Amino acid sequence: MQPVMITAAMVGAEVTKAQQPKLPTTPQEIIQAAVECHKAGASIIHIHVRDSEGNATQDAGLFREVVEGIRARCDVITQVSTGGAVWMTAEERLQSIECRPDMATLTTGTVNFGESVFMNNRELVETFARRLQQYEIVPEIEIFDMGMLDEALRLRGMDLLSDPIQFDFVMGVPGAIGADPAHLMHMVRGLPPGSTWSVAGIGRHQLTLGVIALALGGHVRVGFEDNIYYRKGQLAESNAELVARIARIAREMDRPVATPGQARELLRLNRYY
Ligand code: KMH
Ligand code: ZN
Repeated sequence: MQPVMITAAMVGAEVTKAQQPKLPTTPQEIIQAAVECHKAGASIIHIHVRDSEGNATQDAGLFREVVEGIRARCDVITQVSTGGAVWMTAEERLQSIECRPDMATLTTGTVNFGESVFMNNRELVETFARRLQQYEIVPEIEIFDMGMLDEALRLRGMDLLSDPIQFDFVMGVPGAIGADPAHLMHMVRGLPPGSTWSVAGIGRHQLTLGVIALALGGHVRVGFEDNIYYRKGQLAESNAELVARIARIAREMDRPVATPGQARELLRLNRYY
């Protein structure tokens, strides 16, 4: 079985310290949490940053500080968010890539996001895809709903995405695709040959869909961005605790845990040189 890439999404834009006191928010806390997740088995860190008041921001300087801080301490893959938060403008969101991370997310369509709307019209998506190509940053396509997969295939047809493509299925956001394994199977069947994919289940679905992904040969995203609990009613102690649990289950299922080096090969992160 292919090694499993574990992504740690440790911060996000929505969760607060009031909800999860162990949420890392300062650059030093985020860097430290990334190192701990790396030690626990994560090969990719999905990065959001917060300002001094704990609010989501796409400030280029903060992203640079975090990405450089992580790189100084370990070789884990740095993947910045271009999604940011629902209230941000496109320009604001794109600032995160200025620090030249290894990867960046790209959401290929608009979707309801709880009571809000996560806006990604075609012009925005094409602009983001072009900028990532120009900067030679490998994208991870965030699929919040089925139509976003078709839209990603359209971008591939326009040569705005190059194979192999890494997809992340975010399942269970209220207003978006439900966390039904049948939906996952259907989407996986529609991927271009050579693609890799992970699943980010929201809330209690993080563990169950993660295990299903392990069984199907996919990859897994865990962390406070999507889920703050270890089990019902019990907050997780840390992001690393969630990484360690899925890594443990993976080994039991004969899925070795990918090192960052192995993940770089699986994702062909060296495709530009
Ligand atoms: N915070 C969500 C609105 C991403 O990181 O690319 C968008 C998001 C996706 O988190
Ligand atoms: Zn995110």
